[in-house]
Amino acid sequence: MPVTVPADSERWLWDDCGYRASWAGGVRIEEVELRRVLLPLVTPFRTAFGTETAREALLVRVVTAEGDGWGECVAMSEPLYSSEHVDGAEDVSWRWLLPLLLQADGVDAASVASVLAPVKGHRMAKAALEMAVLDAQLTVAGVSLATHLGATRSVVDCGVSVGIPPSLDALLEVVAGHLDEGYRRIKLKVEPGWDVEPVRAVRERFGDTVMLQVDANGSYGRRDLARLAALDPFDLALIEQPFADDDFEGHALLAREISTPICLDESIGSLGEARRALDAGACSVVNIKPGRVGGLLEAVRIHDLCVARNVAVWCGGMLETGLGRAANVALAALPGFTLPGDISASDRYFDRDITEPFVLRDGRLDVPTAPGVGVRPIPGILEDVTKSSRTMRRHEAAG
Ligand code: OSB
Ligand code: MG
Repeated sequence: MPVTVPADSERWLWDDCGYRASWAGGVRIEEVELRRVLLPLVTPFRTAFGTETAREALLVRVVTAEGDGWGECVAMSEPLYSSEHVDGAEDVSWRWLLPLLLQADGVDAASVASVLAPVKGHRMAKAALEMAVLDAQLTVAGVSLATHLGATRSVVDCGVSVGIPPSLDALLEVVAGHLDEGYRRIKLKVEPGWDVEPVRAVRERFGDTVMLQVDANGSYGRRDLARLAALDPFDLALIEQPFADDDFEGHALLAREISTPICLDESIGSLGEARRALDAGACSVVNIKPGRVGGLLEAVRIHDLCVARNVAVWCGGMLETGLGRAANVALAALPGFTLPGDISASDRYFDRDITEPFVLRDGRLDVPTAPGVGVRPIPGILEDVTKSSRTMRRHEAAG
């Protein structure tokens, strides 16, 4: 079914959504809070790049005269998935990004990226600030994030990402549990030595109708062509990021050698990189994560590019709290997100989420409809998981 999206020129018109005049031309950010939280994970999550037992996250809150808004930075504890990590994100935010934002006049979500552009990179840190400004602005306007981004669905299909377990038996037990819970797609984390056997075991036990895919987090190289081709008989929906981030040529070569569709995650850091990957024939599916690409608005531009080129996209995940999850669910409701996302219910990650928990219903999550991101941290829970917090006010952000 062909999907249509608004042309770029139509997308960000303020008037379209009845924004309050007070936000027209943007506002001043009065203060920004950086808050570090730590949430234990219900089970350790092992990937080709390491094992996580808790989610350490950086939350940001922007305050304007009109109202406030929350954002979540998806940088992880260690710089192993990408070059960013949570201490670095907090440091660059405090020393560089907050001063830029607090000294700017007429800030709105659409201008955050250009206000922060003098600082190179640090896309996850920037994305968190853009999300917080979007949340503040849309909350004041009474418009949900999903509506603002152009969502066309009220529920999204959910998949689940299964870490590398201690044994094949443990894997089958975990997958059985997730299928019972209703997840519509299973993704197995793989690495050299944990690939063909787990995929075969899951196919043998659960059959061919389960939607199954794998994610290598860049752990293979060109020497592994035969190993990756050995996955072809298992009818995987895709293989995610087999090779290193910058190896577009390698992925293009692999795409010609194997029948499993190749999807890129780490390789796609921007709209330009998405275009180059598609032009190179490096992938036929794109994983979109707002944090990885510098924000929700860049994520929508990548979505639009992929729709125009008939390339399927799906929403990736970064073990987000309910805040980041709410934004991902809104994004995944756009028409081009035709594959289930790594968007799981709160209880797949945490005993207690910091927002009202997201609960799976028939393998899907409801898209929040309340203004802004649509959820807020619950104060008592937020206090319990907070490790530290600091706030910069406008007058303190001296140039
Ligand atoms: O590569 O998609 C990835 C989690 C953290 C960092 C990278 C990845 C992941 C996941 C989990 O696969 C997705 C989720 O459920 O949030
Ligand atoms: Mg991935």
